[in-house]
Amino acid sequence: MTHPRTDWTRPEIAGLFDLPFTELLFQAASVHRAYHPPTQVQLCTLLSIKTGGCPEDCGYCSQSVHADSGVEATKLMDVQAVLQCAAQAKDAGSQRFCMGAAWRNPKDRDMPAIVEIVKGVRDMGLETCMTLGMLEPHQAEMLADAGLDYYNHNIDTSPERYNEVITTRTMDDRLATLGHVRAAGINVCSGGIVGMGETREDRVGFIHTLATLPQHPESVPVNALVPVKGTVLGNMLADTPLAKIDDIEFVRTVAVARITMPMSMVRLSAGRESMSEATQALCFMAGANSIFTGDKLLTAANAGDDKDAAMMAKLGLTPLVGEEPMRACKAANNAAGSLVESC
Ligand code: SAM
Ligand code: DTB
Ligand code: SF4
Repeated sequence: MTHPRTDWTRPEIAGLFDLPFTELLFQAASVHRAYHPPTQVQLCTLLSIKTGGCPEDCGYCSQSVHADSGVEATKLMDVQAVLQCAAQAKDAGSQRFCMGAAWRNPKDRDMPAIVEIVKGVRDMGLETCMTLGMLEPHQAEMLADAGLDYYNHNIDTSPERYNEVITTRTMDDRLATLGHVRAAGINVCSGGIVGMGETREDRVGFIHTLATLPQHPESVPVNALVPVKGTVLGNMLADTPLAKIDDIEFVRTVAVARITMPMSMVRLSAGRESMSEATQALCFMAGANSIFTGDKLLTAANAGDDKDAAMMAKLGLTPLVGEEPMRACKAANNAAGSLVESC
C-alpha cells in the first residue's frame, strides 16, 4: 500500500487554492471517489459531556470563562446518562459518538469515569471519539487501553494566526498532544475553523500543517465559525459582517483538504445550520464525507435530523454503515479492478 504524501509545500497548496473552481472541484471529486465510496456520508453524533467554565481563551468558543456567552458551566455527566445518549444516537443511525469536555486538560481524577464511558459506548457497537483538551502521554495510553477509537484535537488555524485566536496555549502544545495520541495508537481527528477573519494564506498554512504531519489525521473536521455573541470572534463578525467567509472559499478549503489528505475522512462540521443546501452539496462534491447529525453540536444549534435526512435524500447520499470506510473502499476498488493502488 502506498501512503499519501506528507511533503506538501505551501506553494503547492496555494496553487490548489488558486485553481479555477471547476478544475479544483473536479480534482477533489476524482480523489474522493478513488479513495472513498463517493455517495456515502459518515454520520457522527456529538455530546457535550462537560460544558462551559473552560479556563482557555479560544476566541471562538462559547465555553470559555473569558467569553460572555451565557453558557452555564456543568460538571462531568454521569456515566449512565452518557450511555443513554449514545444509545439514542445509535438508534438514530449514527456510526460514531463524539464526546467533548470543556477542559484545558483532563485531571487524573476524571480518567476512571472517562474510561468507563469509552468502554460502555464501544460495547454498544459505536465508534468512540473524545475531545478533552491537552493530554499527557499516560492519559493517552489509558484512553487507548479503554479502546478509544479517535481523539479530536484541532490545530484550528495557521501557525502564524494561532496566538491571535488563543493565547493560553501554543500550536506546539496542540501538536504535542497529537503526538501523544498517535504514539498511544489512537486514531487522530484534527482540523480547524475557517471564517475567523483569516486570510487565504492562513488557510494555506492551516491545511499545510495538517497535510505535513508525519501521518495524516484519519479525520479532518472543517468547521465554519459559528459566531457566538459574547465571544471575541462572534463579536468581531457581528461588527464586521464582511469578514464572513465566502461560501465558494469555504468549499475551496474542503477541496484542498480532500486533495492533500486523500485517505482521511473530511468532516463538514460546525456551521451547517446556517449553510445552504447548495453549499453543502458543493462540499460533498469537493470530498466532504462526514457530518455531525442531530439538533445540537456541543452548545450551538446543528441542522437537525429531519433537515439532514431531506437533504441527503435530495442529493442521493446514504449513511456510511458498517465497516471502516477504507476497507469498504478497497473492496469496491478491487471489485472494479481499480487503477488506484494507494487506497
Ligand atoms: N476543550 C477541547 C478542545 O479545545 O480541544 C474540546 C472541545 S472544543 C469545543 C472542540 C473544537 O470545537 C475546537 O477545537 C474548535 O475547533 C471547535 N469549535 C469550538 N467553538 C466553535 C465555534 N463557535 N465555531 C466553530 N467551531 C468551534
Ligand atoms: C470539531 O472540530 N467540531 C466539533 C467537534 N470537533 C468537537 C465541535 C463544534 C463545536 C461548535 C460550537 C459549539 O457547539 O459550541
Ligand atoms: Fe476550552 Fe476547548 Fe472551548 Fe478552547 S475550544 S475554550 S479549550 S472548550
